[in-house]
Amino acid sequence: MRLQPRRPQDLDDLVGRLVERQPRAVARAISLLEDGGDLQRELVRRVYDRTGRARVVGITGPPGAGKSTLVDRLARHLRKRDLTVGILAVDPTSPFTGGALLGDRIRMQSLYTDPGVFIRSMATRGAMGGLARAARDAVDVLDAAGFDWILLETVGVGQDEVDVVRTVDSVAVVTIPGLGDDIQAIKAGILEIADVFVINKADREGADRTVKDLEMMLSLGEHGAWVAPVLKTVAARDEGVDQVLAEIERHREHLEASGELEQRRLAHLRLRVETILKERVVAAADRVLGLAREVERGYGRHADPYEVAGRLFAGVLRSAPDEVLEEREP
Ligand SMILES: Nc1nc2c(ncn2[C@@H]2O[C@H](COP(=O)(O)OP(=O)(O)O)[C@@H](O)[C@H]2O)c(=O)[nH]1
Ligand SMILES: [Mg+2]
Repeated sequence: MRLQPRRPQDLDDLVGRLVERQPRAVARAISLLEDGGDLQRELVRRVYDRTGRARVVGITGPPGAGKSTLVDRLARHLRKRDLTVGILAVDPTSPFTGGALLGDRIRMQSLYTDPGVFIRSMATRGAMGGLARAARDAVDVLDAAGFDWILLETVGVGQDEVDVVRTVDSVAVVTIPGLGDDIQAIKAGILEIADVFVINKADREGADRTVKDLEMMLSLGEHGAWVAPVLKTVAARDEGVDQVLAEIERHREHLEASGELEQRRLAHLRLRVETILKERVVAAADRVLGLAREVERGYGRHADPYEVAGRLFAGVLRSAPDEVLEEREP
């Protein structure tokens, strides 16, 4: 067993093995990202040059919609074409390795033992925001490791999950027939980020109705050159999955032909930079004045939130640059 890297200079060996797509190195690297801190930042720095090649697809939707099943099927289709696949599941409610997929070990076996596939379920160690950032960084690790496709499964519920899928090339939103309220939720949250809609469990009643409802909703909304297609699947029986893959590919072609891929990637970088910047300003404010202390003081005086935030920010600006720039994470 190799020593676990603890300092930035220990990362050389790990990065060397990870770019050769050695599964244990990839797994170790993702654990470092989950742990956060200096090594997370340093690791991304070291692999970043090698990123930008993979096709990164987000699969999102409510728990139980069949996202993991669909991801499993998509991965198999890609493997048939000899493409390598990295799979990340950011789903605290149902880890990729649990639930339904464990119930069908034999079927999963071939994916788990296939060296062309890497599967990882990412867990929360700190705040969800930290997990979202770690997940996006993990996409970079898989990209640098040379996986042709990266499938990122997230539960489409909170803002953080939505932020994760905002930083991928194409987003498939998965839902199931008859979830009227769910469609409302989708409308509120992720309608605008869906590039492909999948109505899974189309073996159940009401699939056509749900397709119609969604298409109607989509036709009302604003859209540019790309109109998200609405597809029916029975992921459990591999029905319609090839069509989902075809539409994801067609979307990719659209992104490339229209120049939107570059725009998206620029927007992704911006989103990631903003996230890091916010965290660092908060961390610096805490270091310089003490966040909890300032909030308590403000509370005691019934100070408004803008005033307290203003004091903290002023504290950051007044403090010595070295103190602010110190790169420790919260
Ligand atoms: N009837 C039906 N069940 C499905 C289908 N796809 C997946 N399932 C089942 O739905 C359950 C949840 O699937 P899973 O992929 O874990 O959902 P996730 O939480 O969105 O990742 C499992 O029991 C699956 O076997 C489908 O097309 N039809
Ligand atoms: Mg799942």
